[in-house]
Amino acid sequence: MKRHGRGAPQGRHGRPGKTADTSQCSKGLVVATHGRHVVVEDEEGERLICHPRGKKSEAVVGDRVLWQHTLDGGDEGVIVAVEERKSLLYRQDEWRSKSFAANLDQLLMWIAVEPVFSESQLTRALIAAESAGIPATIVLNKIDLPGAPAAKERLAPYRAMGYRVVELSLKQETEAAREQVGPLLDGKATLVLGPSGAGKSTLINTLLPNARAETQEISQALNSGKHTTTSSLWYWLDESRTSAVIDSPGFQEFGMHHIPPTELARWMPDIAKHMNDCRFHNCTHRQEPGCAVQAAVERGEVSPIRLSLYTALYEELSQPRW
Ligand SMILES: Nc1nc2c(ncn2[C@@H]2O[C@H](COP(=O)(O)OP(=O)(O)OP(=O)(O)O)[C@@H](O)[C@H]2O)c(=O)[nH]1
Ligand SMILES: [Mg+2]
Ligand SMILES: [Zn+2]
Repeated sequence: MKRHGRGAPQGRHGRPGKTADTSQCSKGLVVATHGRHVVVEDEEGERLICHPRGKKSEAVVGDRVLWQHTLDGGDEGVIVAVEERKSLLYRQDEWRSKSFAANLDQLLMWIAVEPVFSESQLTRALIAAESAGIPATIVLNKIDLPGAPAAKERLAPYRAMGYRVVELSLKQETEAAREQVGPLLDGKATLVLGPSGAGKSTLINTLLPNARAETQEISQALNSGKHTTTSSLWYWLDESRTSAVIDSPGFQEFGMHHIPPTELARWMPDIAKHMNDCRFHNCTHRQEPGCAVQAAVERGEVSPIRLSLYTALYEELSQPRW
C-alpha cells in the first residue's frame, strides 16, 4: 500500500533519506539510560553509548535493540530499532515525568524499616506490576533496626493476600541476606524498586562486591541531594549472563493513569478475591449496598487501610485528565 507524506524522509536538499537497513545491524541490550542516550551492551558484552535514531527507536533499560556504529567511525552507536517488548513498566517520579523498564521477569519491591515505607507507594507499585503482568516479591530490609516489629506487622496483609515477603538485614546479616535473595534471582531479569534510602544499591554491592554501586554514605559525603542512584543500571550476576539485577533510583510516585478506575480492584488481590460476590456486577466497592468487599473489611478479612487506598486511587483515576 502506498502511503503519502510519511515515507522515507527527504534530506534537506531533496536527497532521499535512508530507510532502516537492519542487515547491517548488531543486536544489543539496553543496560542504562541517561536522558536521551542509552548504554547498549553488544553480544560480546562490550558496552557503548547509543543514540536513538527517531522517536520509534527510543529505548529503555531491558530493551533488546538493533544498533549500528555511527558513520563518523567513532565509538558510539545509533539505535535503529527496538524489538517487541514482552512487558513494560511505567513509572513516574518527581524528577522525570516518566521512565520505563522493559522485558522484566520480576520485581523486587525493596522497602525498609527505615525510612518508614509508605503503604500507598507500595500498593501503587504492586498494582503497576500486576497490571503489567510482572510478578513481585516484597523485601523488607534493615530488620536490625528497632522499628522492625511494626514494619513486619504492616506487611501482614500483603503476605495474607499472597505476596512473598522476605525480611532481612543487608548490614547485620549480610551472608544470610545473600542466601535469602540469591536464589530468587536465578535465571531472571529482576528490577529492584523502592524508595530512596531503602538499600537497593547496597544489595547490588552485597551481591557483586566489585560493582561499587554508589550508596548513601558516599553521596552524603559528596552532599549530592536526596537520591543517591540517579538512573537505572543493569548488572549481570553470572558470567553466562542469565541472571541480572537492575538498580533503580528511589521512586516517589507511580504513574497509574493508564489504568481505568473500574479495573483497579482486579489488580489488588485482597479486594479482587471478594469482588465477584458483590450484589451489583459493576460495584465500585465504595458505598453500594451488598458490597462483598465492604463486608470483608467489616469481618477483618481485608485491611481497612487497603480499602481506603483503593478508594483514594479510584477517585484519583476518575479525575478528568487534560
Ligand atoms: N541499618 C541498616 N542500614 C542499612 C541496611 N542496608 C542498607 N543500609 C544503609 O541504608 C543507606 C541507604 O542505602 P542505599 O543502598 O544507598 O539506598 P538506595 O535504596 O540505593 O537509595 P537511592 O539510590 O537513593 O534510591 C546506606 O547508608 C546503607 O548503608 C541494613 O540492613 N541495615
Ligand atoms: Mg541507590
Ligand atoms: Zn463491591
